[in-house]
Amino acid sequence: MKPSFPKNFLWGGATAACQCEGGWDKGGKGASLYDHITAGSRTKARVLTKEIRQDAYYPSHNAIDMYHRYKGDIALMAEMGFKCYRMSIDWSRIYPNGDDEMPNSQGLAYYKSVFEECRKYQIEPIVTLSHFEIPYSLIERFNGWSDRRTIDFFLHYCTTVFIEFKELVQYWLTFNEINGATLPFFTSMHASFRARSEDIELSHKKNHALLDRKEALQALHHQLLASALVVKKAHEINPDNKVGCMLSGVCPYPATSAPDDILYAQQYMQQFNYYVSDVMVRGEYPAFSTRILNELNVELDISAEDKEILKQGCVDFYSFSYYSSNCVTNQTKEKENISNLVIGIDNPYLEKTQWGWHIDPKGLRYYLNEIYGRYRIPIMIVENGLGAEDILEEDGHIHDKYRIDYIREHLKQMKEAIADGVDLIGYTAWGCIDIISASTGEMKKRYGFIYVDLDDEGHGSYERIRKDSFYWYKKVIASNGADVE
Ligand code: BGP
Repeated sequence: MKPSFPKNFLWGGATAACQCEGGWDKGGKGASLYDHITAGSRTKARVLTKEIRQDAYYPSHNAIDMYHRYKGDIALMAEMGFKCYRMSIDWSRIYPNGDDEMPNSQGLAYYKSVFEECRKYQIEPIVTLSHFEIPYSLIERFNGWSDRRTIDFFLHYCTTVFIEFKELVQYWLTFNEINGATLPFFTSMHASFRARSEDIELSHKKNHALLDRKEALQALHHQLLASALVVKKAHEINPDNKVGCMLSGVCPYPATSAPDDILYAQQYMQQFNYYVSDVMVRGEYPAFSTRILNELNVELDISAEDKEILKQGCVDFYSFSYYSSNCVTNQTKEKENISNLVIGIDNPYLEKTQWGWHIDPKGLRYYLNEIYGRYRIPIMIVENGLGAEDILEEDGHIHDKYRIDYIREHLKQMKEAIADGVDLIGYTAWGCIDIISASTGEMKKRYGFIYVDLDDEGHGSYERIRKDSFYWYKKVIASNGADVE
């Protein structure tokens, strides 16, 4: 029998508020962390500025202006046949300062209208509660997630949206790529920020210490507690709610068969993935976490009550982003290579994208098997895609065969994983409409099926244009993944 996708498979696309919405100071919204981050490029680091500088360009301020254009954008998603749409709520649109007593009614009205629009086309919203978004004021006044009080503020915000959107949303994700905080350099856009007196460049190379390890891992612990409390609350408010964890899914490959490399790759997987997902799926830190913390010389503040909270807030499904695998070694690292969040070395068996990320569809099958074998809960791939420069031809077409090829090969490996027995329930292609790149702040690093006429400095008409991949993905969805050629 040919491998195939299950009936009711959730096909769709994904975005994040801080990369697509814009309207950063509209409708009573407060500034979010991202609203303080300038544009960069592959070679120029983005800068987190303490104040909004008049001489700098902040791509999140207008982004692709989905704040005003969501109706047309959702109609285009419906035209492709989307069954679901992953998006995020920007916390600072609901609670502008993060700890306000009353929610911003305009913010609630905005998201209500977005969800109603989805409902109109029977598109299931899958909502990330924090996709790198945290009200900037919480960073300045509380050092963000370093402070335990942020847990209560987050729970308050989540409770508000669970009640408000009870009839409209059932699928929720707590923190986007929460495992970023386990790495020793700047990665996580949530946990790694505290108030500081100066502007700071955000680069893998320089930010070995946005926070020291202890503070970063303590902040991560606070997020894990917040996530568990939120899962419990979501179930209390609506027993039909399904809440997932969301990790950066990067499988480490040992660079050689040297036992040291094999062990290193295993430890990498433990520290980068399982350290976090074991807590979220199984409700407790894994056995190896003690050694990880000892070797980092970190003692966490975890109470007996904390442990109880973690036990009571296990997620319903596992979700992750997948862009590439990562070749690792504990020997000399001469040919360093950076892919989504992680640093490894070149893998000579793989091609790379224009931004240097390895392309590895089979790694997706490997990762799916690895995760399902460990947890046996439903899995959703909530990010995957190719960041590439597109050319708008004179005749108005965008021939993005490279993107079709990339996604096609990943879909084939998903089918194989399903045939391997993995309970895969959905796939949302990243940046289904072109949005601002998270790592570089560029517009020209495009992932979409829908082109947006906008450049890296924010110039353009914002016009939406269907790419070749738009028509291809439409066929894929209509055939439930049978017609991917
Ligand atoms: C993930 C993030 C996304 C996203 C994607 C692609 O890390 O969850 O927000 O943007 O990677 O990365 P980039 O935009 O840097 O190409």
